[in-house]
Amino acid sequence: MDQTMPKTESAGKTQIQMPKIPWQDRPAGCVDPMWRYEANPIIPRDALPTSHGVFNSAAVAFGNGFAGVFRADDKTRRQHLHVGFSKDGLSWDINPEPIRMVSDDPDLPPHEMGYDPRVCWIEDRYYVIWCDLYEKCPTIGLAWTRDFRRFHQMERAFLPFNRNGVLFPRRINGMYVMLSRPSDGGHTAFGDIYCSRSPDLRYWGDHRLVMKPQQPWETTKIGAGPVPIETPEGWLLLHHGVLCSCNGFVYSFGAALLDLDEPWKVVARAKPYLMTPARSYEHVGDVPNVVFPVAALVEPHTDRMAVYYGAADTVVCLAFAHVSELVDWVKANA
Ligand code: BMA
Repeated sequence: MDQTMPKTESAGKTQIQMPKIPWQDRPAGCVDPMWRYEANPIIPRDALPTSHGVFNSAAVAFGNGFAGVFRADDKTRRQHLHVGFSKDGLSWDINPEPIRMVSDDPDLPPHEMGYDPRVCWIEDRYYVIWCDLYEKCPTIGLAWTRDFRRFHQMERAFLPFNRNGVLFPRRINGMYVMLSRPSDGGHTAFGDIYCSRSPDLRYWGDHRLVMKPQQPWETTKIGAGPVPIETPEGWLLLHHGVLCSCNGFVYSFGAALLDLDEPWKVVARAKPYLMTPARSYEHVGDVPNVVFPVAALVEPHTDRMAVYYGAADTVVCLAFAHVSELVDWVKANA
């Protein structure tokens, strides 16, 4: 295990300590439960010499700072995962070379392409989960790492077609738990969030429906966002939701609380969206009108939360909230 990683022991589980996360106070006059970083976007589309765009990317506490897995589409428009490091969570040093996975199993069909990664610390290592391809069809890729240098590719979690795989950050009643969104091979005009369980992160079952679209802003499809955040009132889940307008898809995001022991049961789900495209960098880009949340850093002692989201499939942005306020907002707006 990487000895540089600061850790605490609690109830037999090793947890990573959270360094000081990026933060900006709620602007005067703002009454929204979540607000944007003033200096968005934090990562421009041309952050790498080869990048067409850098967006939908995940950050996590690592060492005395942060590590990230970034989605960068190159100038042939292939999608790749890149690793990056940061001291403050704002300014990132991203490796221009895509991540190359290693595997001990010569039979494992190699990782083909990658997008929309999430990163999750469970027990003793980080897991990366992303939309991979298998024989050119999208499904859920999985890998683990301890140092963000060597990534060990695991078996894909599901058959095609599936996207938006998100792991819970601890076992629940002894089982690993994943949210996912069965899809098609294209731009998928449908989508519900399902929950699956596994004893070993290899064999998945106990599939349960969690939520379907309900409100107009999410009427076409929904998918899980960042790793769910454990609160006394349930798992706080941010999810994206898509409306199909006369001008194409509009990606917003909302919030819900899931039962702590049986996370396929929804405790409360806010009716209004939490954030919708409303700034020029969210309206204008490769895919207009997209806000796509992928990672959340939480500082438990301050109740602060920083959300990394992709904007317009072009850049990486940040938004902030107080976790307890968000929980209250979900309940008050359910
Ligand atoms: C989804 C994914 C996301 C993307 C979104 C909007 O299907 O491809 O990566 O942000 O569409 O284009």
